[in-house]
Amino acid sequence: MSVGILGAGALGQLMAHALQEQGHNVTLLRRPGHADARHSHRLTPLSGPDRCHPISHRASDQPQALSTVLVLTKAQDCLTALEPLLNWLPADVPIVLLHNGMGPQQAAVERWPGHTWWAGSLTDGALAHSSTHVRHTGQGIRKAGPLSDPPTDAALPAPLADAGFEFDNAIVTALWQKLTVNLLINPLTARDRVCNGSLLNEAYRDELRALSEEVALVGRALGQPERGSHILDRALTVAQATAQNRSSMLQDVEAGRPTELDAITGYLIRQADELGLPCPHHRRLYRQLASAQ
Ligand code: KPL
Repeated sequence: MSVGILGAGALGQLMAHALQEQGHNVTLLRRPGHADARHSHRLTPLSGPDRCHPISHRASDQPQALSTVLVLTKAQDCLTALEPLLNWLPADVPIVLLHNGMGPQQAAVERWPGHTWWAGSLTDGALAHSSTHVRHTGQGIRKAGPLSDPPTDAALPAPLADAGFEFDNAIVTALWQKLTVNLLINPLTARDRVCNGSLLNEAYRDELRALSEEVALVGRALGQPERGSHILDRALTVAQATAQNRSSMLQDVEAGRPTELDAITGYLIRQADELGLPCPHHRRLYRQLASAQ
C-alpha cells in the first residue's frame, strides 16, 4: 500500500520525503492522463546535506492500493483534484485535507459525505526550487484530526503519526488558528513582497494589530473566542520561526500563479458579511491583492 499525495508543490514534496524517510511508499497522484513514472526527488533539509529519494508518479484516476491520501493542493484546486480519485477510492481510506484556508474542507464533506475525511494544518516553511527539488525552510507544527461531525474517536492514520503530526480532536479550531496565522502573514508578505521575518519589524505593528482585532471579532462570533493580542502573538511566533521563508502567497504572486486569497482573506470576509461585521483592514488588503492578480 502507498500513501497517495495530491499536490506536488513545496509542501507535497516535503511530505513525500518525510514519509519515504519513515519507510512509507509514496505515490504522487498526478492529473488524469499522466503516464506512470518514477523520478528522483531532492530534499534540501534544514541542516545537513541534500538527500534524494525515488518517488512514483501515477495518474489520480488510476485505481491503486492506497492506505491514506494527503491533499496538499492549493485550496482553490482541492475539489477539482479530488474528483477523479473519488470515482474509485474506497470510502474507508482516510483523506487528509491539508491546504491553507477554510471553505473547501466543508465543501468536500458536503459533496462526498460517504468518505472518511480528515483535515490538518502544517506551518512548515518550504520552497520548491523545481518539480523535483524542495528546500525545507522552517520547522512547523503539524496537526490533524477527523472532520466528521461529531468527532469520532479514530486514531491518527499511521503515515501522519510517522510524519510528525499530532492528533487533534478539535481540528476545526486548529484550522481556524492556522487561518489566523495565514490571515496575518500571507497577504501582507505578498503585497509587500517581503519574507515572513520582515513582519517582525515595528513598521508593521499597527496594521498587524488592526488585522488581529478584526480576526478576533469574527472568531468570537464563530465560537472561536480569542484575544486579538493572542492572535498577533501566534502569527509573530510563526513569522519568527519561518523568518527567511517567502510565504506561499508571495511565492504564488512572484510566479504569476493564482493565490489562496479567496480561501484565506476571502473566507474571513464572507463570514464577516454573514455576521454583519465590517473588517475594513482585511477588505482593503483583499482589494489590494485581488487587483494585483
Ligand atoms: O502557511 C504558511 C504559508 O506560507 O502559507 C506560513 C506558515 C505562513 C509559512 O510561510
